[in-house]
Amino acid sequence: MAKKPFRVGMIGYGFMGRAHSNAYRKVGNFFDLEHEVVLQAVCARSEANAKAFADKWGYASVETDWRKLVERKDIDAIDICVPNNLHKEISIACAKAGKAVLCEKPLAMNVAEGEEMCEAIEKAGVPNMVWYNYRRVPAVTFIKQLIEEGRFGRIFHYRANFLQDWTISEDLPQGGTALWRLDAAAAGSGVTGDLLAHCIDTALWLNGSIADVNAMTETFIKERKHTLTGKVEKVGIDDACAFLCHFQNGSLGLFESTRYARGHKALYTLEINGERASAKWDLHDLHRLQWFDYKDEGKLRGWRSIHVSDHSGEQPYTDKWWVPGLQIGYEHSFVHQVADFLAGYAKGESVGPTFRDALETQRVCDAVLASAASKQWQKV
Ligand code: NAI
Ligand code: SOE
Repeated sequence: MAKKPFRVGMIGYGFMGRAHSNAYRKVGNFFDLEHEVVLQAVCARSEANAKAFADKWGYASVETDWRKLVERKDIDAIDICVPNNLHKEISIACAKAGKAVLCEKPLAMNVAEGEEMCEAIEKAGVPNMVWYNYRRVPAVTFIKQLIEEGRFGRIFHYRANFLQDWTISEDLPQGGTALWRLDAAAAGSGVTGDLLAHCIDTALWLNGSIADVNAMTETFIKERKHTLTGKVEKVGIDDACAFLCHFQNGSLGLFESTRYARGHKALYTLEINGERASAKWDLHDLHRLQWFDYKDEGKLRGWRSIHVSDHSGEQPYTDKWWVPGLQIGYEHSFVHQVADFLAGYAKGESVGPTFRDALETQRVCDAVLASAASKQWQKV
């Protein structure tokens, strides 16, 4: 049967532009879907760069103004792969134009923006999703299944870290094309919105709502040259952040993120300790789930390392790929996210994380920053 087209217009062609384009190109080869992705247009401010990207990845056309892209009648969905300060305006324009929206994380610069975005998206009733992709690493999705099967019993602790080391040099400027993450005006916040937001999204999904937080942040390098103005300017982002929290289910949370952990490039780890079992996961070994089950008895009780690559259909996503025992990686989490989005789209449903789900993550991020500023516990 002929597939229906799902015509994508993508804005931004950087890191995520590439990761998403790769996912769009692969998804139809590995998942059985009603829709076929058509790479209809890519938008970038430089026409030459947009054309070069379009040629490389197979986009049919280019635009240099995202407003024109959003208004095009031959596009079903807009994919927002630009810095955080542009997410709100583009999403709201998409909602008004009746387009499905796939928006990169974090949803917004702050909760106020996120609320406006949710209102517009929900009023328009357009399918929507935010790219918190780590939920769809099979070993992480597997933890969700194990929680739903009741294998942990009561959960006592949730712990997560996201560690990097790329901003330690004082000479690194802020702002501009590659360094917008260091500029509060483009990023909204530092590691809280960029890295902890991933940990928070996964935590809310696995362990439920967070009631309150107590945080500390630090900006180790207080001034940096701004690429756009050429002047040395105050740094407005958090370089590091750690927080404690209470989850609504009574468990305790402990989160840490920094760009000053020498030696770590993108070390996202999480651990859950329950009454009957514990689980650990590590992005640098992403196909493995570390699992401890208290019901294993005697001298063989201990941590198991499960290679999540089974083809029984009981482990999430893995049977869609190669053969048992051969692992997949980072890029596949995006393929899974598109596959799930399209399965929902065919039924007229949005799959999580929706804009509304991502607003909850934003609420936690804002509460974390408010707590760090006030040095007080902050309700979410
Ligand atoms: P990047 O700096 O690699 O690319 C940003 C792109 O936006 C560039 O192509 C730039 O030319 C374009 N751009 C900026 N202003 C524009 C405008 N007015 N019109 C059209 N294009 C414009 O950034 P990256 O890493 O791709 O990040 C983009 C978004 O994706 C951010 O929101 C970021 O937080 C998120 N992200 C998410 C990740 C994930 O794990 N889900 C990983 C990396 C980034
Ligand atoms: C920052 O270096 C970054 O690319 C984040 O923006 C992403 O969201 C994270 O997945 C990896 O690190």
